[in-house]
Amino acid sequence: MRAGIALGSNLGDRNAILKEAISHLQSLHEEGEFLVSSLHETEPIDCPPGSPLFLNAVVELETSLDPVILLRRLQSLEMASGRPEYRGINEPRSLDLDLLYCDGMSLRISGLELPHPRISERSFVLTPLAEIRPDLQLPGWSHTCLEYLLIISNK
Ligand code: PH2
Ligand code: MG
Ligand code: MG
Repeated sequence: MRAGIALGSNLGDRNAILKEAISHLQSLHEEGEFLVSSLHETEPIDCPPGSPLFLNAVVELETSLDPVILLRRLQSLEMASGRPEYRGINEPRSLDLDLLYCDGMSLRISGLELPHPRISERSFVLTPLAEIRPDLQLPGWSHTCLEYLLIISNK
């Protein structure tokens, strides 16, 4: 299964934190191509006033892990970066890892919705995702990733 994961950091040494997270994700990758976008500095969206800029990236890897188990792994990596378990909504965080999609799977369970419901509205996800998977089209989408990026860029 090909899984897409969004990475974000707006607290601490963002560059080092994302580089380390990417190398941890690479160790979860099983076979074939490990896709990784460049790091993008982005304005905080829907965050408390005065929040620092983010660094964002997207990775796509191959794994045989169940999506729920993969999500737990991502949460462990967030904790290992020093991110506290409980915090205010969208407070600055050292590392945020969001599971975006697992192949064409549609899933809605407590704590996990696939594909992630807000990908097509968020330029901080679409921009790095379009770098690695411009033609990606997920369940429920009427456009490709690159098309959505062009649509929201022209708004
Ligand atoms: N993540 C959020 C909310 N806002 N803004 C940017 N630029 N980048 C993010 O990763 C981000 C955000 C919730 O996780
Ligand atoms: Mg997030
Ligand atoms: Mg998150």
